[in-house]
Amino acid sequence: MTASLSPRIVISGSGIWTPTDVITNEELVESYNTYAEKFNSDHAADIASGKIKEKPLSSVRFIEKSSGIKARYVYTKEGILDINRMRPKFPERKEEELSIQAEIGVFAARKAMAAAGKTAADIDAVIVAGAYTQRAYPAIAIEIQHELGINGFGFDMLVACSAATFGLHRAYDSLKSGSTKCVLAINPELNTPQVNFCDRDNHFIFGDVSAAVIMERAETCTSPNSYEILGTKALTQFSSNIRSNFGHLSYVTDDDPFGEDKLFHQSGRIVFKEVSPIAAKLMSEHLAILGLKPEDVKRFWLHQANINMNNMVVKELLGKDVDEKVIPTILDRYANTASAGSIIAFHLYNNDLKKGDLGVICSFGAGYSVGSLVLRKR
Ligand code: CO8
Repeated sequence: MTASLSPRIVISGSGIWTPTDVITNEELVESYNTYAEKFNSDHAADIASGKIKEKPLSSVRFIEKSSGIKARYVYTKEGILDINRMRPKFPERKEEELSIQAEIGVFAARKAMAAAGKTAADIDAVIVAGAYTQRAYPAIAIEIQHELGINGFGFDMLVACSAATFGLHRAYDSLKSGSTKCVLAINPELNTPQVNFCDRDNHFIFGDVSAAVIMERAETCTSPNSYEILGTKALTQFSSNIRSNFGHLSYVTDDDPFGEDKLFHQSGRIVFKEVSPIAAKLMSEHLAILGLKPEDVKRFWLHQANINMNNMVVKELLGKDVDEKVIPTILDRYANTASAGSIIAFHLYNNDLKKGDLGVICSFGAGYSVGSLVLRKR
């Protein structure tokens, strides 16, 4: 936690890139159920003998009621609904071409820079923070830095769904210490390549998107829409309840590098129960340290994993249900976009706030990890 000491640090712009391809729950469930029925028929004997488990069917009603998700944007629809593939088909790019993740990062970055009124010459650090990077090195952040013509440094960091807030914490700390003067933080989230579309418990959860934020010192800010950061707070607590074992050791462990445990998997119900109170407590403590009360906050831009979870977190914090204007939802059309969710909510739902209004960006997810930033509109 950092209190509001001089120099004052602000978020001066944000931007998002949204793919054009959309998959509705109806399309996804129809394809999954066709796949499951074929699987069950093809493996009828093994299922009858108990050797393998029958694939249960998915339902649109369950998805909407349990999560609030109605559709998701995806980098490409190709392959996901094909019952003989059940995963997206991304185009291959050569090493001399801009990588896909850098490209979508650049799309969002340019919008954030325009919103903040910044050019590449103003920026001296690039942080790419997300649930995955498409390769280990060179860093996607350095590729983006090169593509945009930014001097200084860049690095990638992974903190699953809390990567955006943790990335913004690093930006804030470096600006406070004076090691940077203007930071571009990007969350290019390509999640569908890690979704097990053959698993009904998880096939509906994620979408793809890219988000970016510009953070700088208050004295250099010329943006008409900016937020002072009053403080940052983070917490991690180890849990394997949300996990992906995909990694570089797969080459030498001789197990299947694309096995089910290498994809996203979770005990969703346990995560829901364990993470919601941790997130509510962190925000409550963060506000108290700053001498603020939850009722003072006009808007909570929360991580977008589950509408019921967000309602529960805010009810625990405020002791009552609140108008959806206070906790804007983007889940219905974007689904869970890992770390980008709270930033998209911020980007789409902050313009109407007035000078002096308080807001909180809060993320929570795998690790477990929880991160918050308390903001005041300038
Ligand atoms: N259709 C019909 N029934 C279903 C379906 C489906 N699609 N899916 C599950 N069911 C069944 C279950 O099998 C279960 O059946 P049974 O009772 O017979 O066992 C029943 O419905 C109830 O299941 P749940 O108890 O699991 O249902 P919930 O109401 O808990 O809803 C959710 C499931 C929506 C997953 C919910 O638990 C949830 O959202 N939990 C929060 C999880 C969360 O926030 N996770 C964070 C993950 S994101 C993150 O940290 C970043 C990771 C990196 C990104 C990864 C990119 C790929």
